Formats: sequence, C-alpha cells, structure tokens
Amino acid sequence: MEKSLLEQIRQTVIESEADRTVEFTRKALDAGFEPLEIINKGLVSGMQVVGEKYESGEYFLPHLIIAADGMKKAMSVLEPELKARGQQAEKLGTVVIGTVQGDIHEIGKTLVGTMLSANGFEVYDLGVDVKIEDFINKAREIRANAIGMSALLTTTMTVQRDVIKELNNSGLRSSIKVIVGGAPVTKEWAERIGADGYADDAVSAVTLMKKLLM
Ligand code: B12
Repeated sequence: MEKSLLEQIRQTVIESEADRTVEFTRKALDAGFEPLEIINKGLVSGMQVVGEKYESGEYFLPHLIIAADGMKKAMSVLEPELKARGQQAEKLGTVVIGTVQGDIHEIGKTLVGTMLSANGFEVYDLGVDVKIEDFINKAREIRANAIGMSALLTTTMTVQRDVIKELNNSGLRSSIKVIVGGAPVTKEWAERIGADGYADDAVSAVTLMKKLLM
C-alpha cells in the first residue's frame, strides 16, 4: 500500500492531475515518506515521462503546464520539510541562483536552491529569465561565493557561457565559483564554457558545492 503512494503521485503527474498530485504528496508525507523520496520516485519520475510524451508528440503544451503546476504546488508542501530536516547553524557560503535569460523553467532550479539552503548555504534565488547583468550585480552586491545557473533549453544554455564571460570581464571570476545544470547541460558543456562544475540533480549539486567551497 505504502509503496503504491509514490506510484500514485507519479501517475497523477503523468496524467496531469495537479490537485491530486498535491493530495497524494500530502498523504505520502503523512505516511512518513522522506520528502526527497517523494520528489525523486514520485514527482521527478512522473515529470520525466511527461517530457518524453511531449517530445514524442503524444502530449501538448497544456499537459506540461498542468503537470508542472501540480509539481510546483507539491514542492511548496515539501520545501518546508526539506529545510526542517537540513537545519544547521553553520553557514557554508553564499550562493546566487537563477534560470538564465529566455528560460522560464523553474522547478529544478528551485529544488537545487532549496537543497542548498537546507544544507547550510545562504541562497539568493533570482527566479527565472534572469538577465546576465542581474547575476553579476547580485553576486557583487552580496559578495557571493558562488553562482548557480539553470538552463532547460538548448537555445538558452549558451547564456550560461555569456554570464561566465561577463564575470571574466568584470574581474569577479576568480572569487566566484560557477556551477551549471539543467536537462540539456552536460559535464562536457560545463568544461567547455569554463564553469567550475556541473551536477545533474539537486543532491549532487549540494555535494559539488561543498567540494568547491569547503
Ligand atoms: C515542466 C516543463 C515546462 C513548463 C515549466 C514550468 C515551470 N514553472 O517550471 C512549461 C510548460 C512552462 C515549459 C515551457 C517550455 N518548454 Co518545457 N519542459 C518541461 C519538462 C516537461 C520538465 C522540466 C522539469 O521541471 N523537470 C523536473 C526538474 C526537477 O528537473 P530539471 O529541471 O531537469 O532539474 C534537475 C536537474 O536538471 C538539475 N538542475 C537543474 N537546474 C540546475 C542548476 C544547477 C546550478 C545545477 C547544479 C543543477 C540543476 O537538478 C534539478 C533537480 O534534480 C521538460 C522535460 C525534461 N525532460 O526536462 C520540458 C522541456 C525542457 N521543455 C521543452 C520546451 C521545448 C519548452 C518550450 C519551448 C515549449 C513551447 N513550445 O513553448 C517552452 C519554453 C518556455 C521558456 N521560454 O522557457 C523541451 C526543451 C527542448 C530543448 N532541448 O531545448 C523539453 C526538454 C521537453 C521536450 N522533451 O521537448 N516547459
């Protein structure tokens, strides 16, 4: 019975039933599932199928929008739980995070931000469609130790490279670590654009950030 709750969450995402995604997420939390397990085995796993169905032409944009809405709402139920579990007094570093200009995919970026802050980093989330200069200005203003950039489109991942170029031009690059991520982003891309690291999920993003800043 308990195992099928995660499967039910996965199915509601696949079937774009946003309200039920939230309902089952609450149930799973009450049943004692760990938030990360709910995210990975339920929400993310379902969203992967939605992406595949969209790619193959079986689903259209409204499916994506409704499924993402359900996932976003479910994430807002889980975020306080994630943070509560990661409470620690020590501050490990300050990170500016955002989805690059031209790109409005926010779920993965927000999850990475939540996990970083749950693990002791101070996170400034600039949101989505973030202009190059906004990354730079915010990082300068708060003397950030790192910038994390998300890009979900092949057409916007190049903006990650542009931000790094601008960091070089502004003389800030040597004092700020840069990590990149998002579905089309790879380790090779990260190396090519001169980022300090790449991670393909929120848990490895935390490990990477710790490795870079500690
Ligand atoms: C939901 C979704 C949407 C939603 C987003 C809603 C929202 N509020 O975020 C909506 C409906 C708005 C949308 C719109 C579009 N989308 Co869309 N979308 C998706 C979908 C199905 C899921 C993305 C998601 O949230 N995944 C769940 C999260 C948890 O995973 P994630 O984002 O990958 O993040 C994880 C990792 O990548 C990593 N990570 C992410 N960011 C970062 C940052 C750092 C620093 C690090 C270290 C790690 C990291 O950690 C995260 C947590 O594990 C993907 C399919 C896919 N396979 O990704 C398509 C997808 C990304 N979309 C796609 C497209 C084409 C579009 C549109 C152009 C469609 C259109 N015709 O309008 C628009 C573009 C809008 C824009 N300008 O940005 C394509 C992109 C193709 C390409 N290669 O460029 C995809 C791949 C679908 C497909 N298979 O065709 N989309």
